[in-house]
Amino acid sequence: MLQPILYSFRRCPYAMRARLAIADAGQSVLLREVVLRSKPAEMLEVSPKGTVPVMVMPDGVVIEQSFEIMEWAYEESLDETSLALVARNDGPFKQALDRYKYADRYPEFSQQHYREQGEEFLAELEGLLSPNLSGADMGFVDYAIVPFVRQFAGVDEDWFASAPYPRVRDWLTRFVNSELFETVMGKYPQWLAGDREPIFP
Ligand SMILES: N[C@@H](CCC(=O)N[C@@H](CS)C(=O)NCC(=O)O)C(=O)O
Repeated sequence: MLQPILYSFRRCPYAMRARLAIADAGQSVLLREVVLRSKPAEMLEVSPKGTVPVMVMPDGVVIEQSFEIMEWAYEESLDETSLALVARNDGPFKQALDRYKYADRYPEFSQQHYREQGEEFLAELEGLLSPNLSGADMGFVDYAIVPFVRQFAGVDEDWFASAPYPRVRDWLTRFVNSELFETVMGKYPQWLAGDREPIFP
């Protein structure tokens, strides 16, 4: 059976959400691990924008956005409320995350200022988690968002450990201790043209 090809980068939160959906939904792909500073010509040819993840279907159709790869994997989309939450993750929260993580590159404001901007989203999640965004089990909306929250938490672990978001903390802890997390964080060597791709997951 022909499988899609997924261009991926292990630590990228967008690529992570794509791999989470693929593994959680029971799909499988051929994985091409990308090194961002030397992206394969084969990827840039089908997707000149040059970001990962990118998925190439056996019929040549290219899916260039992580969220659309999730929709393909789950064979469904999210309700309006969840879509709006993901949009706040990908928009203001991701922007605050980048500035909080690399505050030295954004000297207009302090790192704490950027953290407080991100906390607006953490506070929203805190009010929504019970114990997951999807309810009893983690699902599409959880996996769309949790890789970004993991990065945010990792900027200052001591701060996060005592921040007033116990449900977010519990959610993230369960996620990083899950088998699915271990599966999607498996390490693959950089794919080079001609290499036979490993099957993921
Ligand atoms: N909107 C895209 C964003 C993907 C994205 O920005 N990926 C980053 C890595 S986390 C990337 O490939 N950046 C290009 C680069 O760093 O050269 C998606 O959802 O797939």
